Amino acid sequence: MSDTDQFIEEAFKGNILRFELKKILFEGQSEFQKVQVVDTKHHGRMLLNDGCVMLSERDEFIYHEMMAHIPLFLHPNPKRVLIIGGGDGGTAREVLRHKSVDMCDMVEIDSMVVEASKAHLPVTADGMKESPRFRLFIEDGVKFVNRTSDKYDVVLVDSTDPVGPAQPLFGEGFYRDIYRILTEDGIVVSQAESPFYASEMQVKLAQIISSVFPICRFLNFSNLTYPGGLWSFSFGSKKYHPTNDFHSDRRLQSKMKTKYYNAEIHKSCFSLPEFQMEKLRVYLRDQ
Ligand code: AG3
Repeated sequence: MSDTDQFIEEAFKGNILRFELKKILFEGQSEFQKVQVVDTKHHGRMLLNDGCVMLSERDEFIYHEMMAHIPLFLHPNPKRVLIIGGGDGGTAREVLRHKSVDMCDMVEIDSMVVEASKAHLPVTADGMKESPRFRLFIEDGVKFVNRTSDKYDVVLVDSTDPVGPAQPLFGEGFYRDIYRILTEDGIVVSQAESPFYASEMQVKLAQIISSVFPICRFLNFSNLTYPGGLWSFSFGSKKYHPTNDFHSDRRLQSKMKTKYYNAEIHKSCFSLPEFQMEKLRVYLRDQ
């Protein structure tokens, strides 16, 4: 990328995303990936890892609200939350809006993402400001879940695409460890890529989650800056059904203002289009 006028992401062959640039704010090569923060003409500041869009200031609220509020409004009393990845701070920001949460631990492998976000993405990095309710571990999330004896009500896997350091975050061993560290009514929500471009990966993830958790689902939401527009999260739960056990009064009582998430979206986002359902149907069952 030159400092001139644009950057291009082509994570999925034939789908080219092009963003007009104002300025490159940060560029660095960490042990794990190339990290960039750029200012764009139409989408605010953006974070790119290895040339792939992680977020834009214009639409990051969608991803971060959906990742945090789906499990945290479903669970009746979430106190301890673990975020794997999420080094920009956006997921932590939304988690910490839940008053029931007394500790949010975040395990990010790449300190450069955290530092670049703190320096150049103040809106998302707000989630990582000093707080007795927030702890940051710079560590490999796979090792963390394997070694910790702590228990969590909710685990959120806020990862990059399943390449490089994020690959084991899409593996069975990782989900077995998450199951072990979740309380008996725990929930895990994970970044699960595009239903168009990553359908094989979604099938693999559905296989794993449904073999480890009694309840396995996927949810979709639209976004502006990831390839293909439509994006998915996976959902694994030991006890709570994502919609039958959802009580919209919890959200009303919280008086929380959101920009994308609401009770109707909570109930409808688990309805999948037929082309995606065809592949996932056998795994999306309650036991
Ligand atoms: N996590 C990255 C989602 C994957 C985007 N993929 C892509 N652009 N090819 C986002 C981190 C936000 N906290």
